[in-house]
Amino acid sequence: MNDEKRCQGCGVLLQDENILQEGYTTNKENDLCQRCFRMKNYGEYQVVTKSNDEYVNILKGVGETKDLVLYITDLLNLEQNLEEIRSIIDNKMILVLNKKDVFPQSVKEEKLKQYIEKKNLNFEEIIVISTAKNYNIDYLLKRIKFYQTSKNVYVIGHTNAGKSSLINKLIKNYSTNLQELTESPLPSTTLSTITIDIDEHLTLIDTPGLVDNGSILNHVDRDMVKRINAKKEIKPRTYQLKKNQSIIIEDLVRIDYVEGEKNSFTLFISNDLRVRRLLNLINNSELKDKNKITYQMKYDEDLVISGLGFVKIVDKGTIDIYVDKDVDTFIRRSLI
Ligand SMILES: Nc1nc2c(ncn2[C@@H]2O[C@H](COP(=O)(O)OP(=O)(O)OP(=O)(O)O)[C@@H](O)[C@H]2O)c(=O)[nH]1
Ligand SMILES: [Mg+2]
Repeated sequence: MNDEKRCQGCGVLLQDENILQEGYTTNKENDLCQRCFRMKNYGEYQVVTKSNDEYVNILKGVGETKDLVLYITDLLNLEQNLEEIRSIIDNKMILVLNKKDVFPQSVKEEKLKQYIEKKNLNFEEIIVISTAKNYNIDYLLKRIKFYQTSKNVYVIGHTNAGKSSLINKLIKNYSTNLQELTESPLPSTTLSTITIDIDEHLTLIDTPGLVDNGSILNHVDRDMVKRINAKKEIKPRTYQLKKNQSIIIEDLVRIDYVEGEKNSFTLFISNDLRVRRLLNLINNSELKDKNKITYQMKYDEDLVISGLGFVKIVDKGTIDIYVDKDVDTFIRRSLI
């Protein structure tokens, strides 16, 4: 049916009736909706809020097939529950750890893989790549061909992990197909499933991604989104803190070290973010209007701030973190 034309960038159904609704275009002969057109040509972003119910339904649909699944995740923003998606579908799955280029070079790939293997989530394989730097993409394609059970391979994961970017890279490297999916630093860029033929034996299916409502990216302006998304290799920043000292990241996060011996805090966040240390937190109320959470740190744990990155804390101690109440934070065994 002619009326069923979809946007080639984000997969949404095209329509020319309501400019306020998804999929609007002035002319349904166009290949892109207006939102994708503007993102591609002017870097102008328009935020769309997606519900996860819709995505869970997409995943369930994937679960009804026996097709291979690529689960893409962003190394700097590893989700707390890698098992969440696993619990919805039990397809053959390759876990792809993306954005290696922004991760410190000093961290060995083997170590990252072992960290995840310990969770026993039954991935066929864990592969570290960088879409931006074209790193390990050849190997990934080989392994896709090795594990695929039919022509179709689904690309799933949380929003902003780089699913569409990876597919674009595979198109560019290996296909004569001219389609280009929309990529952007904001969550929920892809709005619906999109089918892309790479060659006669391989069809990739892009999906919109699970939304992390607790990501800091949902609670800052666009300029800050750009600064939070690391573009270069992160230079870890280490601060030796004594009790009653603090770290402040922009006007986003305050971390108070309230109890413990002298301790080492290493920040793995974008180099473009300003960090300050407060030498005495007493009588300083900066950012204290934000929501406070107290954590008892054990040895060698990370404090993760969803969407921003993480702080490796070497010794045990008590910290208070102040951050927007809608931003998720959690503690995990140290990744590094
Ligand atoms: N540094 C770096 N950035 C990347 C890499 N891959 C993707 N990105 C960036 O990550 C952001 C999100 O990429 P997308 O491809 O739109 O991510 P997605 O998973 O399709 O996101 P949704 O469609 O919103 O679910 C963009 O700003 C990309 O440029 C990578 O290997 N390295
Ligand atoms: Mg996408």
